[in-house]
Amino acid sequence: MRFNRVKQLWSEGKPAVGGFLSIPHCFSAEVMAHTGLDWLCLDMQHGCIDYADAVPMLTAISTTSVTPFVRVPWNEPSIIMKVLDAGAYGVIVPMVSNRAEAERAIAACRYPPAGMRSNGPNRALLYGGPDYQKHADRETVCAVMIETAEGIDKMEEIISTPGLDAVYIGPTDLALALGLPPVMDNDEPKHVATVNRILDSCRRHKVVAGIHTISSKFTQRYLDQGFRMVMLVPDRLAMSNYVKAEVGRLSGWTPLAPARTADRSGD
Ligand code: 3PY
Ligand code: MG
Repeated sequence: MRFNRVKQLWSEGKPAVGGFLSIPHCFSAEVMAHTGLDWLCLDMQHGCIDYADAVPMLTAISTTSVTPFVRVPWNEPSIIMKVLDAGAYGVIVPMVSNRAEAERAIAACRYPPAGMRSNGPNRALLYGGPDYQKHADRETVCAVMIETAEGIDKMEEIISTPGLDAVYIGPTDLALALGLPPVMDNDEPKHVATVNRILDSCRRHKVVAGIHTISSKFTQRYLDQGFRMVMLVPDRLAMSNYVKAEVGRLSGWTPLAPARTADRSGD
């Protein structure tokens, strides 16, 4: 079976930096796969990606050695199994709040007797190789997100769940759970302290700690702290940030004002 390069990096104690994809197209996925990132995650929770979009995107990524992940819309075994069958080498499961939910996510990623994954790795056989089922449990990453109030309270029982590979922090949901505004790259002391507590617990339980950012500044900070799964940039921001910055550099021309909808104040 094709090995999971991100798991290999982790086993050597190294970090893996990735990107998120929310644009439902194989070409944008392929473009992002040629940027030097270690992993790309198709975001089926908040991105515009459905299953019929995801399959050609996974095919596009597999023209490179980038490791393909999918964030599933919810902790639901059928979609977890289906994206693994399509060749995802890791899943990120959102809003996991307790041990039972973590166990449910892990079981969906593992074949019996370790879990309850059903057999039928149609595209995964092509991507992974004919011995896919034999090694899939070892190569497939199960990452759960801690980003709810209950998940924060129960981080120890989640992070210590047997079979868990990684915990991935969603900074904006985490902020909402802490009663803060949903800011991604977040310097609020309460947010920083909670992120640090999750990182510390991951270290103690030998689980990879991951987190989402939208800047190299925060990516570097988290890498320096010891996070080993850090998201640098989503496709839509890569596109809009670049074009806005280039637009801002021009003189002698007035950029079109962004379209606005009327707000309550009517201005
Ligand atoms: C969050 O910020 O809550 C996320 O899930 C990032 O995608
Ligand atoms: Mg979230």
